[in-house]
Amino acid sequence: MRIEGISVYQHDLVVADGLYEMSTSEVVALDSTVVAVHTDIGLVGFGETCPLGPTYQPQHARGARAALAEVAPRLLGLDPRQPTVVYAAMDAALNGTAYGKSAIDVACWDLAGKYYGARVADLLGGVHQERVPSYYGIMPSTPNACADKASELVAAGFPRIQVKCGARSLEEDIASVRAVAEVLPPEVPLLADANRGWSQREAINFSQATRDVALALEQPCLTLADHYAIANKVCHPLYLDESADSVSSVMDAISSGLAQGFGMKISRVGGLTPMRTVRDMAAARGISHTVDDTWGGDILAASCVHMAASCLPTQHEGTWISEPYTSNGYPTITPALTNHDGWIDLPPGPGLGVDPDLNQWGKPVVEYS
Ligand code: 0XW
Ligand code: MG
Repeated sequence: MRIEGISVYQHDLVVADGLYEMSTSEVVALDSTVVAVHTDIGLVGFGETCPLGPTYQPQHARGARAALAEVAPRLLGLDPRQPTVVYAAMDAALNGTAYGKSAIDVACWDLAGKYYGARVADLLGGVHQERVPSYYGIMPSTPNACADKASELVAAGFPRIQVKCGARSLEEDIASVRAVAEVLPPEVPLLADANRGWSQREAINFSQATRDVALALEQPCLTLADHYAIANKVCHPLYLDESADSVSSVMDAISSGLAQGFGMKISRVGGLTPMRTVRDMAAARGISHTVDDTWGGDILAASCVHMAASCLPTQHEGTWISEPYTSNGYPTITPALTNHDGWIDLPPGPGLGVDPDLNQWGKPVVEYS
């Protein structure tokens, strides 16, 4: 099987209720890029990349499409069943911009699955869980409103809760996280995610003020250096998210003992191929993590669920998908990936098990052949 052409599509995913708010950004619609990788035997594989606006990370939608313009022409003729060979060709064409390469990498795994008649999760090593736990990020509001939302989510079955911090005063963050902790059963993990919005002093003060609360701090500060500086002064486990931006940075954070967990985004490390390495490194040190992406529709959600299903349940803490937060998906032939009471079923495959309805997508924004 050889790659014959790559079509790139664009779709805006609109945020339900109008606004998704974090300390670092507010977004109302997400510009998603879908690639269709066409082969000489007629199979088509799909991948997607969808940065969470231009300020969540140093990634943006048009940057992804610019990266695809650099790498796509160099992939024609390659065998997509060999994702590491395709990856080497992408790296030879472009330094970095892993989030753009990620869409191609996922499409190659989709194609391999379709070729072999296997689910992507089977190809990633095997399925430990046919249903994966999800989690929900509660946006900043009053302590009572956050606690009410948490109660509603737990009653609905969500097995993990994250509270977005850093977008209001530290006192309000402390009060909201305390209010949520009071309504959570002890088995439901709680994360305080500042999305790099706290200074070192604020992160230390928050942690010391909530030292009696069982929670983990997720990406409290801006840089890796900030996290090294606060590591011995905070009272809670430290999870990296935005700073876990490559296999190499994850390796450093694990081997130095800095991180006790990760909020992992597949596209940030460059796709399923590098994420497989992250999964295995984390497992080797008993480190748990999520398997998410920054936003995206069913293709990205499916890639997360396949990877999550291939993780040990003790290692995989949850998979966030955008479906509860998005008011319009994009047209697919397959049933939409849905969060059922806080859990997500592994799509049956083959490949990712998600096929966009290209007849309804209009013309590609660009084609490489
Ligand atoms: C809650 N998330 C998984 C969704 C958004 O992409 C941000 C992210 C996070 O944890 O930062
Ligand atoms: Mg996070």
